[in-house]
Amino acid sequence: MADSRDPARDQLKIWKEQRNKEKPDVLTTGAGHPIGDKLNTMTVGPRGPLLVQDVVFTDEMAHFDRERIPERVVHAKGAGAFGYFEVTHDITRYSKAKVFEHIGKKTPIAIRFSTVAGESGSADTVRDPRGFAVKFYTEDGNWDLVGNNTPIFFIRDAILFPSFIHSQKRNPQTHLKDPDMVWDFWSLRPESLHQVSFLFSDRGIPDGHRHMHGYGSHTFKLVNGNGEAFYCKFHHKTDQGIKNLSVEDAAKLAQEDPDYGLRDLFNAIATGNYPSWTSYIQVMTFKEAETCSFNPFDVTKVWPHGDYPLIPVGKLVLNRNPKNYFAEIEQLAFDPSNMPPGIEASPDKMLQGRLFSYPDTHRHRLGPNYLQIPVNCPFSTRVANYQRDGPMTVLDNQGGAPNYYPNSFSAPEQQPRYALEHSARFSGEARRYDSSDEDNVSQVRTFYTKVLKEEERRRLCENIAGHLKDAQLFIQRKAVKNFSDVHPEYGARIQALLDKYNAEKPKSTIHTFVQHGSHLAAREKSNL
Ligand code: HDD
Repeated sequence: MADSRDPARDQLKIWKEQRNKEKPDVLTTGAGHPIGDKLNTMTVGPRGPLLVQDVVFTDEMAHFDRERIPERVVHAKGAGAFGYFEVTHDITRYSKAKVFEHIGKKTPIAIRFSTVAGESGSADTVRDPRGFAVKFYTEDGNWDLVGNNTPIFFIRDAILFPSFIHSQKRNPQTHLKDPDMVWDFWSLRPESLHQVSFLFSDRGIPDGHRHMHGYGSHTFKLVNGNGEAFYCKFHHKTDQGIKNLSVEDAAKLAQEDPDYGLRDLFNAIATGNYPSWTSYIQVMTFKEAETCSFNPFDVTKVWPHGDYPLIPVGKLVLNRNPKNYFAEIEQLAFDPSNMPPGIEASPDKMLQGRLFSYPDTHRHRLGPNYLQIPVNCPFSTRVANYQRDGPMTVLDNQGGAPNYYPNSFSAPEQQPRYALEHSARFSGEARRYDSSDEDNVSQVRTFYTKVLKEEERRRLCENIAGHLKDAQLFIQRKAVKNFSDVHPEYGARIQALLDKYNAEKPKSTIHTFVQHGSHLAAREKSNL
């Protein structure tokens, strides 16, 4: 349990001490009018109805009625902080991005950590991937590396993302999490095996947000000052060391302190114990990509470190807590399409889909001018373009500058040599390519047999069976078949555990299911 006198719990006390003012502020309405009485509504007589002229009441209530904005459709629960990225190694031979300009260069950053499937109030210590989203405020505009604590993902084609997320969230009728939905989807899409195996391993429940690695996950493209391009992956290794929670401790914490990760991050920073990560890249030349034994743009695969060694780049350091959670973290909007010159997208199908999805969701969640919100604003540069107006235009709307292009009145200049994207050559028939069988098992087999130790394999199988047991039998069978395709022992161990669970299952479960099935059949018959 958290210390009862930690900085997070003492926030109000600390705020009062830091105010350093003799007199309190004057209490006002939203429009700044001083308020005479904020404790009693204005009524006709002590027991009479309220008056419309009570603007002290209506001003407050109308604002309260509009306090909530849509929570993120995924990654709703999170914690964030601010700091800097410092270059420690020169990688300018790979990228001209200003963020990597010279050793010692510091760029301000924001990071938001999150769970994926739970709502904004859900527990931090659940088994789920963790979001690890970094925003670099560079002089060439913001760079957002919106990754996870896993180097891989469940699917490789973005068109599956909404269905995948639906299967992890709530059942449309019961509004409950539904193991049938979860395992039905996973077992029908065996490309998920790698990420599922990672998720049910010990790393599936990190001990807070400071003790896990971060990954850009996708393959990106780096472009240097000579216009030469390379494919790359980004890694951030925790300097705090990897620490995970046992299933038992995680369940206990979910009950006692569901905001464990948020609190841990806030308190670490508030006490000057600044968390940091060492950043690396892996590089693959275009030639290597052509002959690579696996698809290097498939986000369900890692690039083996033996073939593509980690190259150190710099350090991420978090040294400032948000001053206000809603303003700075809830409104913090990451977007993988935020890439300054020197960093570009690869043809990874998932990354390509994300380039559209994130700015689209921000326009819905925060409004079309979300880039004017201070935490999203590219404050290390000056925006000069032809976008004007729209709801909540809070900056100067670019004053009297011409609002059309081209124009003859000192228009901002294009930067064709520096900012034009690297040209890439593709050819092929435009159609929908089925990528479901792009070797779903080889790397998972390596993970199971070589990366994990025997104890870890045992816990992995127990964790999977402990969850899969709640899915219907035919779904269990499909899932076990996939694990057996990875390695016969992997499937057999899970099946043995499931057999035990299934033997213990009360008969009444089956009874309810049959009743429900016959009810549906009756409905179909009567055409209702
Ligand atoms: Fe995503 C949020 C990470 C695939 C669509 N995603 C979101 C966040 C992280 C990731 C860290 C939270 C950002 C924050 O803290 O505000 N997502 C990933 C990774 C993926 C991935 C590492 C695969 C490698 N995501 C992915 C796909 C799509 C999305 C394929 C859609 C095509 N993700 C979203 C989203 C969210 C989001 C629906 C919800 C809130 C937001 O974007 O800002 O647009």
